[in-house]
Amino acid sequence: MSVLDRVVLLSGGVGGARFLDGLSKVLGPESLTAVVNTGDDFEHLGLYIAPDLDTCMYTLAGLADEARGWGLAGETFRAHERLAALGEDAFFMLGDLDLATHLARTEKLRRGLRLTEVTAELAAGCGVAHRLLPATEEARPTRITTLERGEEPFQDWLVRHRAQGTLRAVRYAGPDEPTPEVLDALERATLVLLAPSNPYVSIDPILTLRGVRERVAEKPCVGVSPIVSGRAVKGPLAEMIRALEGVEASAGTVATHYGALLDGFVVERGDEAPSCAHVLETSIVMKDRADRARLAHEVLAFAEARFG
Ligand code: FO1
Repeated sequence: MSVLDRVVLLSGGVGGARFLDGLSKVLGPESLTAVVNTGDDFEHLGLYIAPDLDTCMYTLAGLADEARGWGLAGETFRAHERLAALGEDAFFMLGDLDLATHLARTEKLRRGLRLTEVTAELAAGCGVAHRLLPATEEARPTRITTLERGEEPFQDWLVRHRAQGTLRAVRYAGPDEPTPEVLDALERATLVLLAPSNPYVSIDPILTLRGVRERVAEKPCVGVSPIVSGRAVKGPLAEMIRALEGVEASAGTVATHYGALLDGFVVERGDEAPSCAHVLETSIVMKDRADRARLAHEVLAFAEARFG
């Protein structure tokens, strides 16, 4: 029995997906499950869009557009251009190839499959062997409040308004019901990892589901910082920390945010996380595939050394 027998990663989009990709090179499908944020999910043009699940799936499949951080490599946007010309709301770009995923997901849901089952079928279709579990079945959309525009859906804030405005609050609407598969995976987990994802809009939407935080608290839990030298690796996290916590962004702020849940924290060399007893300092920026696998190796070796 090893701490690496059944590892569960809580993950958002791009940062989490890259770490997951590294982990998948070290751990087989029987030892690694990702629980993925569904707070970014929304309906657009009648289609069910699940950005973080797709980013994880495409990244594991080696199909992701690495430079853009979302969607498929080699993508074209001809349907998107036609939709815009037809007067449809085109703030959110659905690529021609990516559309197939959204059509298939929406159709499978319409036929009565659960999102967990749909995700497994789509992942299998992409050749992904590792288990991707949506955090929820029912929509639990993240909603953002700014001083200027009031409360709005997450993708309106992030994509339509490019995260502009004075951030006031983040809220998760809808039932706080995790799937039975998520609860079961956490119950059986020998180690829980928190991906280098945004705590407020990627990890907290999972941790605040009923029974999740309690289950994670019972397990060895290691987080990887999404902040490097005071800056977010990607996205508006540093500004969010300033607005929501009233302090400058640092790896330490994120560790404090997770609090007693963390048994270990992984930070960039030179960064500090004084609130966490066990800290691994290494290079956490994943510039290429080799970086992902190296970071995964180091994090797992750190966890094994600490927790057996
Ligand atoms: N992000 C954008 O900034 N602009 C887009 O037009 C866009 C389209 C898109 C389509 C499919 C998908 O899976 C993701 C997409 N994203 C887009 C990314 C997404 O909004 C966010 O990066 C995630 O929700 C945050 O993890």
